[in-house]
Amino acid sequence: MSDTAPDLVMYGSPVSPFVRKAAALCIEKDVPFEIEAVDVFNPPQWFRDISPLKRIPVLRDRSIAAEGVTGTIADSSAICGYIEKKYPAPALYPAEPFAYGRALFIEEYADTHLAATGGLGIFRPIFFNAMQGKEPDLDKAKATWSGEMPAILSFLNDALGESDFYAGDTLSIADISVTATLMQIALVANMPLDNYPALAAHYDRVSARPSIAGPFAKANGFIRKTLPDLFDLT
Ligand SMILES: N[C@@H](CCC(=O)N[C@@H](CS)C(=O)NCC(=O)O)C(=O)O
Repeated sequence: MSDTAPDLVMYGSPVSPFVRKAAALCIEKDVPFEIEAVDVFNPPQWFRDISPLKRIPVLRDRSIAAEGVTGTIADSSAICGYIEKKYPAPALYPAEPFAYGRALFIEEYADTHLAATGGLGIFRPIFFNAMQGKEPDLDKAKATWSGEMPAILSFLNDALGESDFYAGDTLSIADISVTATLMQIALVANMPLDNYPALAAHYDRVSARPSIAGPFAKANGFIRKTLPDLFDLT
């Protein structure tokens, strides 16, 4: 292990799927990085200064600047685009233009629609309630799983077609985003994907990659201290 701090530091927590997405990119590329914990719900002023939307993650590249706003990038998609440019191998964005466009769309779909539905509708009602000493809102989580998730899971299943990957012939930002975000549900509940066979196979494959499984294990260790068991959504 090196004594010097890595150039890249990500402010946030592996409990965030967006932090895990950017972490997965670094791990796939074998780029050293560290995660520095920030309480995003009660952040210090220095964090507000570098995160105008008060969101995690924010990346700092210490080779650009070790403090202040200079050298920081907010938003996981911007962070991942930066990491790809700075450390191009292995490529995690398709080179072929149409596949590149598809990858960006699937990433956006995961970051917005899937993250909002699974995060606000399932993860938060269970985990945030538990954190506050309240009963998990299982009714809300179950209603989201049965009401809103089927259309999303069907889309993600069908978007794979016959392919192992969402865009191009190899792992890309699209596969990482979908899996990291779906795993937010798996942090608090059993997530049966039997009705979505292509998605289930993709999820099993991608979630087993060390780049995804490693950061997830850290998040899981944290969540299990508050919620020892997973809930059933059906
Ligand atoms: N589009 C942003 C979304 C980041 C985001 O929503 N992060 C959540 C944590 S998972 C957050 O910081 N939430 C703080 C809040 O809701 O106040 C990205 O991709 O980085």
